[in-house]
Amino acid sequence: MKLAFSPGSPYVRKVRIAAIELGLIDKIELVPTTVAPTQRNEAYAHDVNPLRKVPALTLDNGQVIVDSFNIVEYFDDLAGGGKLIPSSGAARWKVKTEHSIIQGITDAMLLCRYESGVRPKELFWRDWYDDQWDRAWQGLTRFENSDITTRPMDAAQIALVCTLGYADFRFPDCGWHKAFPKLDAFNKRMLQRESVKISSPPQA
Ligand SMILES: N[C@@H](CCC(=O)N[C@@H](CS)C(=O)NCC(=O)O)C(=O)O
Repeated sequence: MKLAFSPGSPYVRKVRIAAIELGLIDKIELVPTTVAPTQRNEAYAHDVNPLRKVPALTLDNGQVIVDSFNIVEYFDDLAGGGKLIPSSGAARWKVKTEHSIIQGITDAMLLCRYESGVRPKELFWRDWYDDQWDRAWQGLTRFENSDITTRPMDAAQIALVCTLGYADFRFPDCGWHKAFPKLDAFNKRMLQRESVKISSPPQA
């Protein structure tokens, strides 16, 4: 299997951690892939993902799976099912819903990053940036006061540690460590795992 890969992407990191935790990483070739707003990567769009986003997983038979959660779910199935995403019942919908909120936090941070770091400075829209950042912050507030920080590892927790790592990578002065002490302790605990440590984004 080939995984379209970018070292700073929180979505790719999620998939990579899941593959390591499920014992599948040796079956996966990481393929460095450059994607960014306004930079056309026609070959990738044509052959892999027309949306020009990473990650995407190309199976040995050529089938492509896009979107990080789908890829984690595919790995979970390969590993027997129910390992990182509960197979049924209330626990399944809880993890899926938490994951969606965490994904939304990451999406909001990424939009802030594109607005402040990629968009031409003269076009920067402050109110829009602040609104996206507020969504991310409200999301983190929700998880500071939830049981996500204390459960055995699942897909929502993996997503959360990737989001926190992305905040450190792109918004090092945002103050989340102080504002959210339970998330800070969770992050430190997760970083003791090899999968989480070795997949950390490069230094900004
Ligand atoms: N919902 C997608 C989001 C993937 C995504 O936004 N990836 C970013 C990398 S961090 C990307 O490819 N950005 C390139 C672009 O939007 O041009 C997933 O979970 O896989």
